[in-house]
Amino acid sequence: AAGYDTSTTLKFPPSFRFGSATAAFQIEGASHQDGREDSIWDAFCKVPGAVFEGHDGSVAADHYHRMPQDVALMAELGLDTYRFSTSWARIKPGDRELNPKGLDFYSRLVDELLGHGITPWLTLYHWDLPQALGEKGGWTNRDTAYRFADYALEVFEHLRDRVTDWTTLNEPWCSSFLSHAGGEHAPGHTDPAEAVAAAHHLLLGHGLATTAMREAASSEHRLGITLNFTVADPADPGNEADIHAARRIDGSFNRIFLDPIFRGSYPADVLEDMKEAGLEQHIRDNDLEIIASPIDVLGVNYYNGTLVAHPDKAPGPEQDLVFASERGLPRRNPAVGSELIRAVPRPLPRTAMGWEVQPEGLERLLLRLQDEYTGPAGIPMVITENGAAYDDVPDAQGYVDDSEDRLAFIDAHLRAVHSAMDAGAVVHGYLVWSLLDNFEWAFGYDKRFGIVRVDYQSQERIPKASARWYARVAASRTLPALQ
Ligand code: PNW
Repeated sequence: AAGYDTSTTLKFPPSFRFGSATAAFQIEGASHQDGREDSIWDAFCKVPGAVFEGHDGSVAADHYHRMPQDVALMAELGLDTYRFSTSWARIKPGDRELNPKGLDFYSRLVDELLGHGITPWLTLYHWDLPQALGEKGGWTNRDTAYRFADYALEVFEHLRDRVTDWTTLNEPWCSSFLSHAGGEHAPGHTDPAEAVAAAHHLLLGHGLATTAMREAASSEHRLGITLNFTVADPADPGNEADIHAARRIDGSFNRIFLDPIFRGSYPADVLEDMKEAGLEQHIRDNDLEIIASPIDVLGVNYYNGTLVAHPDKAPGPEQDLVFASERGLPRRNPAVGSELIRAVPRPLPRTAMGWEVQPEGLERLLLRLQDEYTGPAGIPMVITENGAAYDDVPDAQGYVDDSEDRLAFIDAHLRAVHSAMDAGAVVHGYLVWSLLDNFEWAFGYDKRFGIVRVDYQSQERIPKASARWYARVAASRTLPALQ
């Protein structure tokens, strides 16, 4: 991870939050216990070829049964914030009435966290839509936005006395474009018209939930959304066609969500790019006012950027901007309206996901968000996810020395965050993805993002070198020089 001088020691402000993040479906298991019913991901896992080697979420990291030990582990590592998601399919199975047992799990989790001095950060939707709603069209159905707001308010009313940090949606780009156009995530469809409908209804659901929760909130509650960003750069910065390509990718990943939320309107160029897919026809009176309901914090998920070129400049087979599927299911480029734009590979190191390691992209992203969106809105950002999968090689005790890859990746990205803060970006915390190895969606258990190894045979948790190091960073609010 080149770019930052790793020989310096950097101090973060005492109030800067160091924590970790997970998501319900990726760690909990217990998929049919205590009244939980199928989510769209349980159904998708059963589709042959959808998930690596047919893996599913029925056991995962067994967090549902090991929650107190997992919280104790976070405390041992000195992490002050824990971002988790609540499972809609557990709390309102089939989207019917509230399931007290499902809600009780999260209530106990929150108590356990607070008992260890860890601040809970609750995400209401990390992709596990009840399958009963999926069968009615899921997010392509406008009604799902209203069902989401109902669910959000019920969870808020039950936990608002103990949880101050609330996120409506995790990465709506994934639950719309990657899921309904790319075919990669549940429900695994490849229809651009579905994807734009889902994107708008997710935004509407965010706005409706935020409005409802705001009415029930006090001044100490912080409401927000988490978006995943790419940093699109033109392959030839002097070439108009490449600049245009980068603008389109920025539009279809970033501005399509940022502008409605922060400015109350879709960008004109995005509406134009997605005209054929029919984005505009889903927008009704007042939708954009609801979507622009003020938030208190922006969650930033960053993994990598993309170098892009206009097709005429880089002829060859159409390239997938994200990653290629070798699983035989129908796949499509998720960049609706910009399918022909090429991603140009760079000579950068890559993670096990094949994603380019580009920490300076995070610095530029934070400064851009500060200037154009969060600064004018007067709100802070928090890195709600950043981290990396590598092909871990455990020793006989299960210990993974990831100091050369995952640890270096996190170090470089924290240096990028620090540098952005020096230049004026208001960032209040960093939550590493992820606490534990977990179910990496279409890649099943094959890709490991944890700073703590999970032995899926014994369910033993073994902190990797990165976890030991991150604990020292968190305890000292200091990034030491890397040897
Ligand atoms: C995020 N992409 O997913 C999610 O929030 C996590 O649940 C996930 O485990 C993590 O990042 C690592 O993948 C993404 O294709 C999945 O661009 C795919 C993409 C981006 C984010």
